[in-house]
Amino acid sequence: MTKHPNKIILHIDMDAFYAAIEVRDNPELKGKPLVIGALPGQRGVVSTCSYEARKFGIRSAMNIKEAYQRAPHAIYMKPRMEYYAQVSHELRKIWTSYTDQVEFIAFDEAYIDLTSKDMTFDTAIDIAREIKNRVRREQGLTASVGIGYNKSAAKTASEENKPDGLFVIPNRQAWLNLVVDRPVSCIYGCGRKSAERLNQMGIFTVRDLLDRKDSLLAGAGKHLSQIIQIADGRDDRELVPYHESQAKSIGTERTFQEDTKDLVFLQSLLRLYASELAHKLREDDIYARTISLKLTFQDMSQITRSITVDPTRDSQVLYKQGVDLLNKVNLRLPVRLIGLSVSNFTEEFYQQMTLGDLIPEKQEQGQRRQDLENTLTELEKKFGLGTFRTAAELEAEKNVRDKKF
Ligand code: TTP
Ligand code: MG
Repeated sequence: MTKHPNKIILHIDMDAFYAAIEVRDNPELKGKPLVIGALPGQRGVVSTCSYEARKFGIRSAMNIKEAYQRAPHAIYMKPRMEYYAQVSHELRKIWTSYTDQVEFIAFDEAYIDLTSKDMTFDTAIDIAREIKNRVRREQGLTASVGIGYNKSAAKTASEENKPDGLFVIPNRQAWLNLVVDRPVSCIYGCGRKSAERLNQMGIFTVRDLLDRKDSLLAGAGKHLSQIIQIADGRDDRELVPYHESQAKSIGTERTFQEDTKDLVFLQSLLRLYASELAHKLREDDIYARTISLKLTFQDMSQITRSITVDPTRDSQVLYKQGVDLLNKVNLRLPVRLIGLSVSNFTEEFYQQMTLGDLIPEKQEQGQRRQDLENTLTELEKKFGLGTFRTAAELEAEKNVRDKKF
């Protein structure tokens, strides 16, 4: 049981985020089917699309070829990631102006914990309305807000009346009434694979799952137990506010015996660090949003550079971001130490979302890597860390083998 079995949590999720920003900036797009992602004829997927485009069955992560077949007359645009990140930054200022108990999940999504002894659901509804109004007035965008007695109730509530929605799930009974006849995949954490596994056991709806709760819990691992608890309306996950998640970090670094400017060597180390950090994240079952590079130069001067992306534990993303940060540094002096760390953690899995990875052609690739990482996690659980190496990691090991630390 938690300290606060009944909290008051807001979940905010912007509507058709990238598409809505483009419509705001280009009013002639208003009311049109708009697809943001790869362009027709290119390889890649849909990042998102306007609600008008959704009428044709177009969805995020759909192959762009299929989207084009469904709506050849739609307008297709490439995403402008840096710009959306700036808008996200402005939105975050609004969201954090009520409390510092805010957990950022993605560019367009956050939880706000309003629990306090004086807070009521009615007051929370007033705050939700005010946030929606400010988002509209100050940013010209619409948000959907869910209010719940725990995190998953809030998240489910925000999806209930999209777009521009506001919905409240104030207690466990309301939660159970709402979800009991829905497919198990509506439960947070129950992805495609978990749903398939449950379906094979004859469990299709939340009701089926809860009917067999006791026998399932007896043999369940951490993941299935969490799904069952959440389905049963007992989600005890606390928010991880930004300032706390920032304070904690996982990192790795090495000081060399001989200072160096050898880029291949430095990049190879980043490759190995990235793999180690990704493993640790998988082990703790968390995702990181901030990646930081640290360098100490020959004269002992030190710099750190960070970037915040959408939650990831993909070693390839950590590596790429680390290298990008390194490439931006002027290596005026030889380096004596290089370190890579990750912070700003979340437990939430956010599909395919990393800034470096958001170019739509790369999203397909991203999904394949995600599958690879999942397979690696399974194998590591069985055989232990370091048993498996990708070809790139082997190459990196070779590049650093003869150096002394
Ligand atoms: P979502 O909140 O999932 O989608 P959305 O805001 O576009 O639409 P909705 O009204 O249903 O909330 O994701 C936020 C942004 O993240 C989205 O605008 C584009 C990006 N994104 C991807 O690039 N790929 C994906 O697979 C998903 C799901 C989102
Ligand atoms: Mg959204």
